[in-house]
Amino acid sequence: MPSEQWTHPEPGDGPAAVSAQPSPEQVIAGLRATSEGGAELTQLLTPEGERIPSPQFDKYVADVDEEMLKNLYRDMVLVRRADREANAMQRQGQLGIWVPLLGQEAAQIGSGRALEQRDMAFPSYREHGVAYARGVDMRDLLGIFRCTDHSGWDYKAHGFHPYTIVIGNQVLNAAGYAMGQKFEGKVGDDDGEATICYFGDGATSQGDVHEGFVWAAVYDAPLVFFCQNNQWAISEPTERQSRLPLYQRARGYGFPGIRVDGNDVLACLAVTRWALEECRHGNGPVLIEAFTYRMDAHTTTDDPSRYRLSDELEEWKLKDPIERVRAYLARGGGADHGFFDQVQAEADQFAAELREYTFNMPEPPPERIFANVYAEPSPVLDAQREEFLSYLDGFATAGEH
Ligand SMILES: Cc1ncc(C[n+]2csc(CCOP(=O)(O)OP(=O)(O)O)c2C)c(N)n1
Ligand SMILES: [Mg+2]
Repeated sequence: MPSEQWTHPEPGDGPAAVSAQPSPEQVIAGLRATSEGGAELTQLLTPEGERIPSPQFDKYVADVDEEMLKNLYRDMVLVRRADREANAMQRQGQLGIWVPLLGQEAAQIGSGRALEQRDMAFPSYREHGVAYARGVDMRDLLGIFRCTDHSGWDYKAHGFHPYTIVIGNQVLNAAGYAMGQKFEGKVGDDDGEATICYFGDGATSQGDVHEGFVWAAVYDAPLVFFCQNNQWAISEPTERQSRLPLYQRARGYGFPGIRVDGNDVLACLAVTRWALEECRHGNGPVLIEAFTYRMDAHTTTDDPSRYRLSDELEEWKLKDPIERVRAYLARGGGADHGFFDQVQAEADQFAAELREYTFNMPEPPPERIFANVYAEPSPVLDAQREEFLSYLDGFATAGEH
């Protein structure tokens, strides 16, 4: 019932409008607007795998031929398979914790594949699909979850910052980084740089996100805010975060906001490319709300059956991001059983390699904890490292007496 959606009266609408109270039905409709896709959802591929033409966004995916779509499909299958393997390895005690991305493959692969090498991505902790798209070796991610490492990749080389667990904090880092791109004259044409920052629906309630929005807005920073609205912040539903669809928040800060079907890889690719292009030309920032669903638990320490009904999950299974691409490819005749079987076999092999590596994962040397803290050498940190290493040496020699 989007037409019944209640919106706050605009100033100047007169006393009657200002004092207007929403009916209970209107309040419910308003709440639903925060938790359902709604008419304003940008979608290029329906859950049934039908291609919807879009006058505004088709040009951003004009190069996506059958081969490229197959690659996007393959990316999503591989990432999901790796995610399921990691989840299982946590259950077997090989990882301390795992943060599943199940259901969010299209949001992550679509946006991740929209980036250029020169761009920088700031993830939270669930962005394994973006990491993969940025060329990060997924084995390096697993060290974090085995609790042996912080982040084992070269974040400059990959344009993919370390994971951030503190909710919303990376938004400030990203705003600063994007302001730097602006100050250094790296925006202004097609070759310009941009930054993308990932965060969740729950993070939008954090002060850091508000501050990041303000700084990026007033400095026209080339920053794409990519909010994956998976509708849950652990056990808190989106209705407890906002009274209006999250993408509409952008208006209050003075930059564009758009809601995309986060389970539609093609739409996520198109909308992110558009947003990045705006940023490269100095028209940033842009907020993208990717409307999706967390199909598994928040982490392996969480039990969602305590706070949500399973019929919600059943409904979202019908909107599966991988199945719709499969249906589209199969219908068009571009992919047969041979292709799908081959991708599955590749995914199984990928998972087997991750498992093999995890079971035999080398522990990084203790001094690794001091690496990549500052860009320049720090005498204070050097002294701490020496002290820590001689402390550890004490254990080695203690056994000799
Ligand atoms: C500052 C801060 N407060 C609380 C937490 C605990 N916490 C971890 S995840 C989470 C929910 C985040 O939800 P959302 O932003 O929607 O992201 P999602 O996990 O759904 O991807 C919370 C509250 C935290 N990590 N940092
Ligand atoms: Mg969430």
